[in-house]
Amino acid sequence: MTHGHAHHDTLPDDGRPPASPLPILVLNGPNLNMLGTRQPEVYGTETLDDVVALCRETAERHGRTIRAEQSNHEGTLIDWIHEARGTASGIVINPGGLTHTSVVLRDALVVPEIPVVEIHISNVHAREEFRHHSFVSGIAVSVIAGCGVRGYRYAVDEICARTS
Ligand code: DHK
Repeated sequence: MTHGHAHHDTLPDDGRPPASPLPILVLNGPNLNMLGTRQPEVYGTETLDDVVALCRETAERHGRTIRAEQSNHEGTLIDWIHEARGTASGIVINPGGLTHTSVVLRDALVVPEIPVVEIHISNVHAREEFRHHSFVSGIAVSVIAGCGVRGYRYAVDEICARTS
């Protein structure tokens, strides 16, 4: 979705730098504030701060910026997703356990009309049956699982590739 400024690309060069794409919204859901401490054998030892730094560095390599948020509250995540409409170019989301439960999160993610990449640190398909279904995957452009926190880098790369 170009939100009405695509025609700038066709204007004659007036010496101003081209408008850069909107920030990428990086969202982490419930319990991801505990990264590094919670089940390190499943989620690794890197912290949420490390994840945000990785996302920021990745975006910067593409000349892009991120906005990163984490909440343990479904409604807070939904509010941020609604605010992404017209203010973000894409969404990278690890919805945590809401992946497997939340119709309302899925419904919110289509509101901004921008690409959504779903990322899980662990390989959810190799874990308990209840983690095999995702309400989000059906509206995501890409799904990444089982790459550890490196998956966030791949997710940001993917949004950049799709929204440069
Ligand atoms: C994180 C969680 O908190 C779990 O509820 C998901 C996901 C898996 C992850 O691998 O990042 O089932």
